[in-house]
Amino acid sequence: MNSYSSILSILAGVTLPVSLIAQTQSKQPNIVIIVADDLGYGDLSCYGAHRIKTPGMDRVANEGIRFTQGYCTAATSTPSRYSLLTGLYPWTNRDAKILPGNAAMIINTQQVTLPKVMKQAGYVTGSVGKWHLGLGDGAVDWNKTVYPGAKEIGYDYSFIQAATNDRVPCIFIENGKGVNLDPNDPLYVSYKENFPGEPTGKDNPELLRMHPSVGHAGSIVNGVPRIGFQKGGKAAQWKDEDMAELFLEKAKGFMRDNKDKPFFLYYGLHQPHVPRVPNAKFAGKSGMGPRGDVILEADWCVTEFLNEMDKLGLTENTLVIFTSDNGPVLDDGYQDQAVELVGDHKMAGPLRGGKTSLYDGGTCIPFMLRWPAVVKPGVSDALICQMDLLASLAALTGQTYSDKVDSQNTLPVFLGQSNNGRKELVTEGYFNYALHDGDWVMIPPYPAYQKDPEGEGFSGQANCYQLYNVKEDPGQQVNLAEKDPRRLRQMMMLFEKLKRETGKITNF
Ligand code: NG6
Ligand code: CA
Repeated sequence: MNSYSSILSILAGVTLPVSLIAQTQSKQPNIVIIVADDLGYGDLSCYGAHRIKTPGMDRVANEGIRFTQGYCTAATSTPSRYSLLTGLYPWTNRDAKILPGNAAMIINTQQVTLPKVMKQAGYVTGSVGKWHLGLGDGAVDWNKTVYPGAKEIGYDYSFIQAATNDRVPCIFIENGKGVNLDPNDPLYVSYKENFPGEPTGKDNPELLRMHPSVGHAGSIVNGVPRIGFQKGGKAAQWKDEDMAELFLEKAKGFMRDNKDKPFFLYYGLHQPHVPRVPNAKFAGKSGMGPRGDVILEADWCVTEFLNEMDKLGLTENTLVIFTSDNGPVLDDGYQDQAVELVGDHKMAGPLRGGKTSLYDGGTCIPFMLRWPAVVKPGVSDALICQMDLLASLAALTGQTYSDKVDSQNTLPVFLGQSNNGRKELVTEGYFNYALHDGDWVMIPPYPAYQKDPEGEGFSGQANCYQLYNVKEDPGQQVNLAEKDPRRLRQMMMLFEKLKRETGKITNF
């Protein structure tokens, strides 16, 4: 029996002698999860985009499975990433909300995490790129080792950005240490007030090369105004246009350094989140302005990363997942022509809404999985969720943990061997929650309903119940709540049951 067929036998539930399992484990697949930031369901050519081509991302789909109903748990970054890494619903942690760059780490160092499970399975683990889960204890001195951080939740190696590219501190942190920080020019960070004498986006628009549309009135770094204030640490400040290549090099380097061991890599692309500042190689290339350009840049990163994997001979036995942390947005606080130049590009494809929405555009995201040794290429319409990767990859690598998590083992679905996806899923918008049950989605009324800032019918807030059949109506246009009161009642009851049963619910 070769190593792949023995892996398959494990999946099929065949009991193997311990010696064979040990032998199989030495051939365990490498696992790479690439998470883009705010990339929409319709932003990839393999999901139907025609104004831009994404051959790198499409390669994962063509050589693997493309899921048409892949979900994250939340329509914003922190809660979504929290679920992927901890296997818990975001509303079990009241701090799992969009975090400032100086927030304390919201993952308890004692709880189970995906990288910890992988480490337990004998993997070398790494995190490169966007983090956004908080760091330290809430009073970090950026000039010292940041603790607790990536290492304490299971990463052997990390090269990260604390929060988002529009939030201070605008530096990279490698294994807990600020990169290129000069002790003679210490870095200070505040989200309360500016440091005397430091220019800001609000007071010094003449210094800006990119202007805000909303917010982003804080410190100016690399000509771009950010959220929050920082002072000092000049030598360590990032250059947005170099960030893609830098993260790519770190991701490739991690893979090279660990090519002979099983490795787990979480690669958080920073695109197409704002500020969208492409490298000169991509500026103006999409015809859709910076948002399109940085999608091309992200796609190039995927191409280069996969090419490196080919060169190292690792493609066959590496499980690669490509996904996004939440749905897409055009204007997210900078005047970067995303709205003006979008034309007929549908960033969320056929779905309604986008980032922050309760509608599917917020949480139904690109999701592809490639593992040439085991997975047959195809398309799957099973309901899957990033939160289930923890239980599923634990099953794949034969690991157990004692924590009670919301993550369900749906490994056969991820590997294209079954179509029995998750039955029900609760997703979080910026304002409220939606319940998915098979093809149905129920959105309860939102008590503090306000007019949609993004245009009517984007957020998903309403003062009545909404009920959609997303198989027949993926654009969630026809509210069936009045037509199908029985199903609505069933879903209301299921929602109440889930609220009662799942974890300690703090945000409902
Ligand atoms: C919002 C920011 C937005 C983005 C988002 C987080 C403003 C006006 N808007 O508060 O620009 O940073 O937070 O995005 O400041 S996420 O993808 O990390 O969740
Ligand atoms: Ca995001």
